[in-house]
Amino acid sequence: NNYSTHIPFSKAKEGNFIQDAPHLENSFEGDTLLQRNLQRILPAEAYSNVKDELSMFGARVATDIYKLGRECELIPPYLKLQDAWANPQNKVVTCESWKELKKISAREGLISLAYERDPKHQGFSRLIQMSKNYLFAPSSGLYSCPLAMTDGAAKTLEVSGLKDHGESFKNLTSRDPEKFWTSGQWMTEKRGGSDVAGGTETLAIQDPNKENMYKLYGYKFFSSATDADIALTLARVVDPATGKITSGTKGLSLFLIYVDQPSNLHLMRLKQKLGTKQLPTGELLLDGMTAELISPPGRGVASISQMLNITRLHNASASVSAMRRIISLARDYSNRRVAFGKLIRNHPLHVRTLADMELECRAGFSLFMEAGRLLSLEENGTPTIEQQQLLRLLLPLLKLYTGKQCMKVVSEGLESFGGQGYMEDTGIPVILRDAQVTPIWEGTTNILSLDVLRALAKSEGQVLVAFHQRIQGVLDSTTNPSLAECCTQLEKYRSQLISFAQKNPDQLEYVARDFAFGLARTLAGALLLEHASWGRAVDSDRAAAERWLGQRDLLAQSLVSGQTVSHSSLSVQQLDEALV
Ligand code: UCC
Ligand code: FAD
Repeated sequence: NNYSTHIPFSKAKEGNFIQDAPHLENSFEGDTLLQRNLQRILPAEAYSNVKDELSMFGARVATDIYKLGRECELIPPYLKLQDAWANPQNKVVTCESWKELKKISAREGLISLAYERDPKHQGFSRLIQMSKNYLFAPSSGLYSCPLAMTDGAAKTLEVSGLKDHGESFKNLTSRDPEKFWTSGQWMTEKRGGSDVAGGTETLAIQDPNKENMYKLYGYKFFSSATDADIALTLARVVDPATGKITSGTKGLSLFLIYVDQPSNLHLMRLKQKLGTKQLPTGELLLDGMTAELISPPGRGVASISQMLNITRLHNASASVSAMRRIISLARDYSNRRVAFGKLIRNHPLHVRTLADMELECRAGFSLFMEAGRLLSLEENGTPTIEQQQLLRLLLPLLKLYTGKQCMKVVSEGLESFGGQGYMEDTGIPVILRDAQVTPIWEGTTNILSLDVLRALAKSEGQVLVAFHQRIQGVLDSTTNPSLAECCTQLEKYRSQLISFAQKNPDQLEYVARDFAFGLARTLAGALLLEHASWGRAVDSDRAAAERWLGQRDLLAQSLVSGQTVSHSSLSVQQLDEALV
């Protein structure tokens, strides 16, 4: 350093050091865990039939699709109520990239893959479709959201026997970009989104001349797909004879709406949101919209739960893939950033921080893969009753657990870039903003914890039997002696959970969150162990199972002590109230 001949920063506006930015890798080729899981779960021929498609798509996700998604964040949608001459417009304007992503979604079969049931997938079309959506989500500029609802609507129409009824199902599942439709899901009203039955004020007035046709009047407070072609929504049918409605869940029915009804649908405003800014989420006034009743009267909530179960799976896809994306970027950056004289990848504490993130991601990912596997079996018509019960339990667990996990992991991931993680033009902060919605929409953490109890009650405990048996299957097939300690731990957690539920049924609601987290973590432990026992597992697979089961407390103290203990004369609930 001879400062007499060269003065750094002199006539060099940027200084003389430029930090290498993190690089996005091919999302499929870089995700060896996804590859190994698909290899383990799919028949060999099915895997070899899809791996090139996934690899090509993984390359696009890191290049052109990423650019389109980024543009959706930078050019957010807006509401155009009038033109310059005050002619009413009443439309949402989205950017060209958003429209292009719709076309790509159709061509890539992001919805249709699950419904075509191509024999070359050998019964695993759903798992393959969800894997592709998982690759897509973190680059999709939140186009993953309308896709989730489109998938949920297609599923609802399919299970309701309405595949051949009108154009909807055909278009929702089309690969032709000119025909492809998306769907909205209009459930939430001003009075409430969790308590849908308590919150829904929308009225449905029957058209006396047309069977099953109604006019809807109401105010939908959140609609994330204001640009959709159709929507599924709930309303209360007004009895034509008495003019009365039925309150509560039993009064709600499910309707299909064609969105393009400008005289009867008023876009009141777009929401000003913390994140998901790419999405045109709006408030809608339904002023006599024509709608078709598609559920038996009074079965609206039960019918739309078919949709919820699919959108919740997509929610988990978004949560897990956000974790995967930030870990992938952080890993790459650790090979480019130097601190204290060496690459940060050579600081063991930094690598340990990344390893902890990876462990969380793997646990969530294992639950996601299991849901895709079980749903494939169900849609293939070959599930056992036990597998159906497990899927019913797993879907809320998966959504609630991964939604919370991704907040923690993505926040940690941001920190791994130091101050740059906080800078908008790196494209990193948007990952955190968008992650924050995954625990909220599609049912909050508490509501889904209560859904787990609903599944338990409705099945008279059979969902827990299925949970027990799935774990037993893993224990029985784990013969590797080096994993024996994992088996012991797994058995311990399973028995603590089940005995808590049996001994304390009256406390389950109060500890529903702890209970659901415990179930999710324990099942994830079993799935990590199953993967670690696979003949082609690698060191990291075994390390994940050993650390998850051996070095973490998977259950909250409230479950382990067998009761919610209070050492004062007040009950724990009274103490909570005092604290709050
Ligand atoms: O947020 C939304 C869209 C966001 C954008 C899309 C993002 C997608 C991800 C993208 C990733 C980037 S749409 C709004 C979402 N809203 C919710 O999730 C609502 C949350 N609240 C609940 O889930 C509640 O638990 C309710 C509304 C279901 C509770 O209602 P009730 O009135 O108390 O319901 P009941 O009486 O318990 O249940 C009525 C029937 C029962 O069946 P029957 O009558 O046969 O006994 C239940 O067993 O519905 C059945 N049921 C279910 N069945 C209820 N939930 C389920 C379920 N999950 N699975 C199966
Ligand atoms: P509330 O129901 O008022 O809940 C408030 C709090 O009370 C929550 O923490 C909840 O967990 C807790 N709570 C409520 N009941 C209980 C209970 N019994 N026990 C314990 N805790 C309880 N909805 C749609 O229908 N379509 C959409 O397209 C859509 N898009 C959205 C987009 C965004 C960006 C957001 C943020 C929301 C969207 N929603 C949409 C709405 C979303 O589904 C709801 O906000 C969500 O379900 C919660 O409902 P709420 O806002 O009424 O909260």
